[in-house]
Amino acid sequence: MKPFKLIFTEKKITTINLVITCFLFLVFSACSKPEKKRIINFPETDLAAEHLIPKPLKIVSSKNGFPLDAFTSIHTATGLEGFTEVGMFLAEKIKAKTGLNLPVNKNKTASIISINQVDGASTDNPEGYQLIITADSILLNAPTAAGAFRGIQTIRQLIPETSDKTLAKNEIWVIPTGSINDAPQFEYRGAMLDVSRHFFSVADVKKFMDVLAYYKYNTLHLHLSDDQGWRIEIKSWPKLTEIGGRSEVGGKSGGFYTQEEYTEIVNYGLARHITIVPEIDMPGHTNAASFSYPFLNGNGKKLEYYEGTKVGFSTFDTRKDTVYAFIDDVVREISALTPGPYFHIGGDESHVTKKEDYVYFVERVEKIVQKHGKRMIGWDEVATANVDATSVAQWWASKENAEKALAKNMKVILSPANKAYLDMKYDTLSEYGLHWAAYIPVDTAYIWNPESYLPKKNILGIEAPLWTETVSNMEELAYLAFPRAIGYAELGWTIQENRDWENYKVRLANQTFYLDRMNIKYYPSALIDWKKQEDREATDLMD
Ligand code: TNX
Repeated sequence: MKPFKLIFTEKKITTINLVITCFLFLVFSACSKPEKKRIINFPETDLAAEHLIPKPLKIVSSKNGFPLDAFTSIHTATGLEGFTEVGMFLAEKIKAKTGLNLPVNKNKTASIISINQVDGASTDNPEGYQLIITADSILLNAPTAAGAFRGIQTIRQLIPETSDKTLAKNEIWVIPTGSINDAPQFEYRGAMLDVSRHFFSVADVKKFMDVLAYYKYNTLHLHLSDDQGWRIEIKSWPKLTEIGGRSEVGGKSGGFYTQEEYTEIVNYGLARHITIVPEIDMPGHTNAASFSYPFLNGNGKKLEYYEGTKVGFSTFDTRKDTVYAFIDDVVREISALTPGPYFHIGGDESHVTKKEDYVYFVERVEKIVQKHGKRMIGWDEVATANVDATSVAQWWASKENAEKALAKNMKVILSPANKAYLDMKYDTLSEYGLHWAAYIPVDTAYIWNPESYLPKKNILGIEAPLWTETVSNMEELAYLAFPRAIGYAELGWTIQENRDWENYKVRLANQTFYLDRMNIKYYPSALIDWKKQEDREATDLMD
């Protein structure tokens, strides 16, 4: 009897197992997403650059579709700095655009977006990336988290505005298949915001950075001090903000960032792979500092708040050691809060500083910047001093100064005012802006070749500065910055032979939907045939 009993028991167990297995299978199949292989018949769509800015290096289309939908999950390289964060960032942006809540690094699903670390993925550029899009996966390969971050901007731009409800029972955002190999042409792609002439809140700066990140900028230069206001807390010199932070153009209350707020901006940048370059403009443009601490003043005049827009009347006293002790504290405190490699010392328009004093000043301050572990950037005038090859000159006005910089083997950032200044009016009818350098309509801003200024090897990159004498809030900022800043993004990223105004114009027109979603009130230049909200579906079909 015993063996029989045993057999019976085994049988019973086996049967129970079977029942449980079947039950589990049924539960699993009912709960789980559709089986791995889904057959969806996509209409033939081309992977093209119609929605992409900056235009990538190389695109190959394979005329099928990838279904971005509720059955998509995101997977990233783990244990490597920054990759998981890039995946989470993408999930957040996909949610904002489509409402889809994609899991990150959880179970694999029917379609996957996989973000991987691959050395030399596209080129050997650290910000390069490669996208391989097939009917069930998007592989994003990049050597660094920064490269992966640039790559997910391309994915965001490839997601259509509207979903398709006819291909399956659920909504699908169809991404065309193919491959993209991409890398930037310049390592420095920046915008500058002058928060001194008018102060801008942390929230405004963050919003500006959101849009810059979408177009693959990697640098935001903050002009933190000028005659009209000092905008960053310096713990060892508190009057700089207590007194110097209280004014701005037009006399309004001004403002400043506490060190915690500045750190918040820096960290927001880090999450977007955007480096903050802090600028303390000196020895000119220093009325606010000297009004706070009169021993700094070198122009011999009685000090008061300055709320106008003239330039060139102020200077530090360049021959006092106490002035350099002050600068040492300022550079030390700001550098300690700034992970990026640069410190910008301004150095422009020091019209009331004697030439030899100016040169002496720049050379001494360069050493202070280096002592605190940073590389000095200065407006092109700094190249008139005997500065190191490691320092960088920012061309805004003078070819002659830029040539001096080249002779010293310095790298140059291109910001020629008549092409790249975001504060220049578009045309005579522009609501805001100045026009001392030029009127810069949207086409002029785009149609210029950085290499016609300097050999490529000497160009660190390009930067579009937004001086804020005439703008005081986000809406006015957006009017001057957009759409021109989008064109500068392409100038900094895309090689000359891939740039063409007629082609860019169409891609720019397609940015309406993103800019509207971001509530960015761009200047609706008549040169562009802007898409309208009712064109959303038609734009998707165009691809
Ligand atoms: C020149 S560009 C300046 C700024 C003004 C700007 C206005 C430069 C280095 N200096 O102080 O705000 O023009 O466009």
